[in-house]
Amino acid sequence: MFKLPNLPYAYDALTGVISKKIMELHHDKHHATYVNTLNETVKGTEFENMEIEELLRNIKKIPENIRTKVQNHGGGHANHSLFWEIMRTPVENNAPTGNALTQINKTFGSFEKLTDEMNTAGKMRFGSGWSWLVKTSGGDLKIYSTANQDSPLMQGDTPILGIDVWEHAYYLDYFSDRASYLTKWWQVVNWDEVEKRLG
Ligand code: MN3
Repeated sequence: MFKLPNLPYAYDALTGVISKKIMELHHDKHHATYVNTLNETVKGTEFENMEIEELLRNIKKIPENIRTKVQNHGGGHANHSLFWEIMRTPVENNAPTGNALTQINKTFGSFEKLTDEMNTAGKMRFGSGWSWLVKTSGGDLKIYSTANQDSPLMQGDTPILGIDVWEHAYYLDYFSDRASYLTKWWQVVNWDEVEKRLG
């Protein structure tokens, strides 16, 4: 059984960047539906007691008759579980420090280049999806976007930081202005959590 995690902060903790209303709907309705549908889909199979990361890393081994549902709802569960954890109360001029900054500078040249590249990946994603910073199995940092709820785990990468660019993530606050949402979103990044994941 997969379980909906609690938010690590109050629903109104991200106010100014993401409203309480969005957080309530996003967590209690969207994420809850991914978890419930995933549980219904894998009930009684050998997959119901797997860790979500293991399930998604082995997506190609899932029987074809349930694979698309596991991909969409399992991906949705993993992606949102990470998303809640890497956010916190907004801070102006929020930026990585220490080891996270060192790794970002080494791969992308600067923090500004990382945000530009991730925002571009998010803007270019047609329809629904995510913009990701991932670590490859070889230990390299990479930026790309995925469609729908596809997780980097499905292609063997480890997600470090992800931005939800589905309309449900921003529409009530930003309407169709995905670019403004992306620009503002960086204020809520919890760099301590990101640094832990970077290793
Ligand atoms: Mn979402």
